[in-house]
Amino acid sequence: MQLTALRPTRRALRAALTAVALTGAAVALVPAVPATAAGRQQPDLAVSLMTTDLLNPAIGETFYTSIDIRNYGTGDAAPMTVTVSVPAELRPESAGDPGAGWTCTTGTSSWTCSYPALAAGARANRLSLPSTVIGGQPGSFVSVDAAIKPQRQESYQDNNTASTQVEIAGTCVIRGTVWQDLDADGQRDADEPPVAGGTDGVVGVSLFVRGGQVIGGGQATVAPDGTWSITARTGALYEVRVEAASTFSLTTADLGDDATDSDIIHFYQQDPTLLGGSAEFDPTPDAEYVVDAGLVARA
Ligand SMILES: [Ca+2]
Ligand SMILES: [Ca+2]
Ligand SMILES: [Ca+2]
Repeated sequence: MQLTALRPTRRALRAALTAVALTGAAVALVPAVPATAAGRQQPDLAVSLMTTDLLNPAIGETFYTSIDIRNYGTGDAAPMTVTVSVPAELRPESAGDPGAGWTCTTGTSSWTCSYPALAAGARANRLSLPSTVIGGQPGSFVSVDAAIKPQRQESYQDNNTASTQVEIAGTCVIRGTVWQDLDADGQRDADEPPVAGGTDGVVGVSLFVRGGQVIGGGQATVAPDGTWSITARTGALYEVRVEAASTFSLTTADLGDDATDSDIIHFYQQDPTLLGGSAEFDPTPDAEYVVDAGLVARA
């Protein structure tokens, strides 16, 4: 068991590929099995990386799929043909500049692209193709599939195909109230005041995506009554961050009734401003999320 686990099987590789693709991250394939069977030199073309520039495009939006191809074999590859296919929810757009060396024709559900001969060990220039989301259910995933036509001498062909996924984005509302927890019991009591926006109060509320960027702003200023609201795109894992004057600190989170508690569970810094964050959450299209923040006077 331990011995076989040292070398991932192709099935395990493909499972890993699928799992990674679901999170929208890069898809990386490990070099193929040696292409020197029987001592013959063979090309071994493979998709080494397939990514999209947007993880969660909205309907009407155009995003790019990038495909890196490498010849992992010991023999040179002849000029290659790559077909990249999209489902009905996506429309392939004509690629004005698909990448140096690449020539593509655009069909109704795919592109067919060609590239010159690729020497053993060489990498092709990145192939980059635009497609537009023309339909589909927000929250659903659609995949872009790439297939390199096998070379005549190519014995290992499992790595000639790869796919990556995007989630069709919808919108959700994320809102909350910032208040001063005068008795520091973690609950918003009727007599406790809001903390308004401003340098002496809440500097700002923002959405944070780990290792990424929030599309479409993701920032809010807090109203005089302590409330804020952000309409955000779904398909990303968000954390709400609250920044306030350093004269405040955070009250205890998740204490008692969730309707009136504080949801800021992470403490990041006290100076020069107070910074806290909520738990991460993956919003559902058309849903509403309430993230309240209780502040106490700094001791
Ligand atoms: Ca191959
Ligand atoms: Ca209280
Ligand atoms: Ca709550």
